Amino acid sequence: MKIFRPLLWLALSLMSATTTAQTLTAEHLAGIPLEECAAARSVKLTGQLAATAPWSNRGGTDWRQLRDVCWQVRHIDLSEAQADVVPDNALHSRHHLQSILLPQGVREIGSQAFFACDSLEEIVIPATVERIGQSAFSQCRRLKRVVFEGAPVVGDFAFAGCPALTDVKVQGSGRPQFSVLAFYGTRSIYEEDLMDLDTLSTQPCLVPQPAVLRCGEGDGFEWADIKQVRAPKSLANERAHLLTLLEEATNFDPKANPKAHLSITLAIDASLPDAEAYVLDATAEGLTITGGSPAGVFWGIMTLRQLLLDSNGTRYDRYSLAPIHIEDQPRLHIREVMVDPARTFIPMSELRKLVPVLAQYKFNALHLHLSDDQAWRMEVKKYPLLTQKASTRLGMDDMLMPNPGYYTQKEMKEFVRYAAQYHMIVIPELEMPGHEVAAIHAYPHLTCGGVQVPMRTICGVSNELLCPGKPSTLQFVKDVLKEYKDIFTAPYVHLGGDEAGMPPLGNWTNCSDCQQLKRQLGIAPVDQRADNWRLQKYLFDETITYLRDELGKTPMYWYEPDFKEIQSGCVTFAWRGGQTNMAIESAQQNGVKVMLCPGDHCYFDYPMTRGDMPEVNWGMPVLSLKAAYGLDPAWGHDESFERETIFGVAGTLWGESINSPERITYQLFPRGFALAEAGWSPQSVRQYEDFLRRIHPHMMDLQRRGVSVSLQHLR
Ligand code: TNX
Repeated sequence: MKIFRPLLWLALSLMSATTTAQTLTAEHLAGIPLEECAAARSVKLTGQLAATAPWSNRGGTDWRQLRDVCWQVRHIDLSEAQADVVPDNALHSRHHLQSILLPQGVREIGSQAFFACDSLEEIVIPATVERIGQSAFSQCRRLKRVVFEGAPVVGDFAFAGCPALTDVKVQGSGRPQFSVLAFYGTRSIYEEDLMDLDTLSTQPCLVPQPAVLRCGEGDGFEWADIKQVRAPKSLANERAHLLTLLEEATNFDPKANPKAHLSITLAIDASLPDAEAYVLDATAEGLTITGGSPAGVFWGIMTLRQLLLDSNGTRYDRYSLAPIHIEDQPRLHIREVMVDPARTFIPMSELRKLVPVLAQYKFNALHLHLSDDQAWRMEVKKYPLLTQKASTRLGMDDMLMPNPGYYTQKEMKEFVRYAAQYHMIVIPELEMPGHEVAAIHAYPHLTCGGVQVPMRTICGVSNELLCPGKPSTLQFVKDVLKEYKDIFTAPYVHLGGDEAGMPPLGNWTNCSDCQQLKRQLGIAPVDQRADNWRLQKYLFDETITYLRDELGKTPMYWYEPDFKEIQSGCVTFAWRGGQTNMAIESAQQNGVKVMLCPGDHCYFDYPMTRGDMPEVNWGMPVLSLKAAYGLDPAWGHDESFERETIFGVAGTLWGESINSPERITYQLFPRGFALAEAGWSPQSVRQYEDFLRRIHPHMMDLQRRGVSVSLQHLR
């Protein structure tokens, strides 16, 4: 191998000799112009690589820049660089990466270091490597050959989901120590070296924790003894989900056992305390799941799936189910996750993958932030330029990678139907009047002065706003909402409303159309800022009336402290860290409800620990797992407050710094488990230490299935 490496590099350099600008050789990437990094196809670094770097410096470490800044890099040569470790997530989901020579003296390859590097075909693990972390090469779908020059300890799922991997060579004198799960979903190689799985817990590990859970004594039943699944026609969808689960997780097979005699019964009992409530009973006589509605039955099936996972989350208990009795119902009726395809497009195939994962934890709403300054992602038939001219994000801060993509109405309708099978509604968001540069770029008449503005390529807030002074703006908003109405069947539509300009709404001050509208509305000049807020109120009043009264939808929007009057029948989102009390007060004064998504607990785009992804951002605070778990859906008040004022909980995954779809789940879990539990479980069964015990199998289950999760809370 010692001869092989320089030869490989020589060949690669020759291949790219005609395009020298695409080959970058340097000690470090800091100081190399961003454009050169972005253009590089081959990068060779020769210095001492640091695994950690000061918070938010330009570009972060060499590793982070190789991953996010050098977005076209195919070949990385670090054979003349020195490093102790390849850090966790070093090249997470870099789909272009074809080859890498690891640095000298490297002792450790961190967890998910090469997660989903699915163009990588070969990797040589140098003799110095002592440890390879969890999921290090998971989902490297084209990886064919791994050469171990030494004998490292190889962690769970390190080479999971690598179906092309057929050639594993051990060249050193020792034998690597493979976790039994190291090659999960790939193949079992070196079974004699497999380490035993620990058995961690014998109690059920359910997330969210049910309201009432009683483990029975004695025997339950064997799946082989189940003869039939009984369900009324109205539960055909739930029955289908159950059969898929049984096929995957148990040896249920009525044809194979003529003595099978037990039943599974799915039923609806409208007298249960809530439509989403369910009761699950497993006894020696079989299994029943009764729900207040099909949704309740479905959540019961999701609980059953968790009961079938073994305590490691890596296998199903295929043969039997111990006796158990569960009575359960949600604490809040909307448990939402918001994703941001506007900033980082989420291809439809990836969006679909999120649905079953979220449903497993009883989330019932997916909120799509479909447009923003950086791109517009939803087809609107009446305004074709939105997607023709403005559906590619051109770059984001130091990441110059273009990010194209939008959803057609046809595929979105299909998606909404698909999500409904998982009892999940899809809430669209049309941002206004700020965060709408992409629309303005496509249709300049939407802004004050009709100026042509470029697409935004940095994060933060733009002063370019929709102009309320022109009737065509309101027409645009109504037209878009009208098209959204038929695509998104959910009863809610989000209208944005946040962060419109710095100073807020300042752009409206000198606009003749806005001044004209102020006169028309009788807004006598008092104070420009307050006057502009009255224009915002006008724009929202008109839009809300149309949306609520003509389209029959409940409007939602982000709470802003200046926007004091919340129209009846709306839902306001309390999002700004430290300002939840203010949002609640306003909501109470206006008799409307609040969606809780305070930045202090629910912003999962923030890093979970210092140095976790996204290492480089606009200065985001750390949001720990414990802080996420600390969300109190009553916000310190009593039950009647909660019932009257709280609409639901939401977690946000703003996409500026999440630059691959795989990183959405990375940011979401495990903090999303905490949110799921806050929104579902009664306070009396919530306890952080116990939660940490219960999430373990789910972290393993997600990794087993190739879903990226952050492991930084374990560090
Ligand atoms: C503020 S949160 C925004 C978003 C950004 C986010 C980044 C909110 C309502 N507005 O536009 O993406 O910060 O965390």
